[in-house]
Amino acid sequence: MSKLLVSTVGGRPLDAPGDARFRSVDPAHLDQVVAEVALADADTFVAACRSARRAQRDWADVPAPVRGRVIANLGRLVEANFEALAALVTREVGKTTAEARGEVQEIVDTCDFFLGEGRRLYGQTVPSEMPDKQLFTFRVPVGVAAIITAGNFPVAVPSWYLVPALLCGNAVVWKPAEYSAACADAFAQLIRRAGVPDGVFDVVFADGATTFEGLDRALEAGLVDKVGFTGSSEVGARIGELAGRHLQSACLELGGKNPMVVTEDADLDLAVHGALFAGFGTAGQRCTSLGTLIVQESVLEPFTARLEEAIAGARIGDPSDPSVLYGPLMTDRFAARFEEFLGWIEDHHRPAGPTGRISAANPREGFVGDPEQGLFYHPALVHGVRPEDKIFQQETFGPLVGVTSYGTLDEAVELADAPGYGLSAAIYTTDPRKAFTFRRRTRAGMVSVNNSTSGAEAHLPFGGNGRSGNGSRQSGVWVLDQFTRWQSMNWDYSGRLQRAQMDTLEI
Ligand code: UN1
Repeated sequence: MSKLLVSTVGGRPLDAPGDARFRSVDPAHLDQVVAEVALADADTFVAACRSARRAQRDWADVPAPVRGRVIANLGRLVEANFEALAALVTREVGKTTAEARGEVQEIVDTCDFFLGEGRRLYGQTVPSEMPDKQLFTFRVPVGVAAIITAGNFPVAVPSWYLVPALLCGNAVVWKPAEYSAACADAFAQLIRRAGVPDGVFDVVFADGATTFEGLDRALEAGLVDKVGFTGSSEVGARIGELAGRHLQSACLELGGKNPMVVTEDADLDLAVHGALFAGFGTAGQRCTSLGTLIVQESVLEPFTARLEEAIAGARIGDPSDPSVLYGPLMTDRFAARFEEFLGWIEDHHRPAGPTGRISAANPREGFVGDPEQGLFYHPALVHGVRPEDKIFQQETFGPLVGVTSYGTLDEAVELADAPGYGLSAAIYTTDPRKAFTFRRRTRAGMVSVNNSTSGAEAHLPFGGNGRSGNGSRQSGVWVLDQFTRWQSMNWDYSGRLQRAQMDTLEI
């Protein structure tokens, strides 16, 4: 029997975690339970926030370079447990070994970046209008951060919040996805071992409705100063609304319907590799996954023919087999939603090749493992999608890529932005003018030239616009603005009252 994962308050697991349970299962072997999770109630969420509020001041008093050392410890601990953590990611959410290892590497990269930031939490000295007076700015921690994350990146994306939030002197209550609870628990243990004091960091396992209730109450009681959320645009909008009611702006990293434009001068083989990885890697379950290929009409035929060939040759299945491109969908819930899109394709007679769940009755060449064991799906390349189509407009979070064509670059930009998201966009071209024009005109927060829509590096600003987010950015120095606020100070050492605007020197 797998162990019971329990929420913590003040760093201590709950003695009486209640009866509500969730079972996290291996999506490649549905009969294997990875973890049994005790789901907390809203009171627990509020209690964790209250305890965080109490502990945060002392943590903020720890000099930032010392907090940086805690982050350095964390990076080393993650490296020491690298393979075990990656294996758990594969087991619990079905990522291939290479992707799971990449995910763990992303935590190490994040720690590498922020360990030095503890020595660089710069403020400014600013000249005053008046003599014998000096102005300053300081970055101060926001206070308590409530972080709610999805399970498709069960440890890397949480690290984008947790590492800088803790480094900046905040206390954190983390609500990870239930279906990646074992990964969350393993990461949380490393965070504690790194030297984050009890109470400064808690993990609360809870379902969506409970989290909303707990968050609402904690905000109402003045116990939360920053909400961070990665997940769907629909839930993100509700979180943003909740935070807004309490005069806060949440850090929202939401969905994407990420386009890839292939121009007439593109290196088509390179574009095929990019599209295969961006569209079908991670079974399409990244917020940065490719949604729609927008191909210049003169190269539509040769490009799609080569891509179809590459898709047909891809191996799919058991994620621990190093030869596979992608493994299963993460949970029943995602699979059910994905099947709705597949149903739509069928109902609307869109040409897409073999689709649906891979099984003995619907087999696939190059399948690795036992198809009946997991949530495995065929890669679907859907030709002739139109802007009014549901699969053109909505994120599917599965191995499905639409294809459409364009004439002029202006049309390509219009199609790229039409779904109303604005996370990541790629263009394949050998013409710098087209690349820069596309970059300038698209609303996407992240633009790739001759590279995948997915796979952002951990020290660039990550985030989107429109339905992809509210303009907040994660990663690199930009995330410091999420977890600190500017405080100013003026110091008058003239020994007299100098009134701003009134006693300014006349020249
Ligand atoms: C996500 O899916 O929420 O850029 C984030 C990428 C990854 C992160 C994806 N580094 O694809």
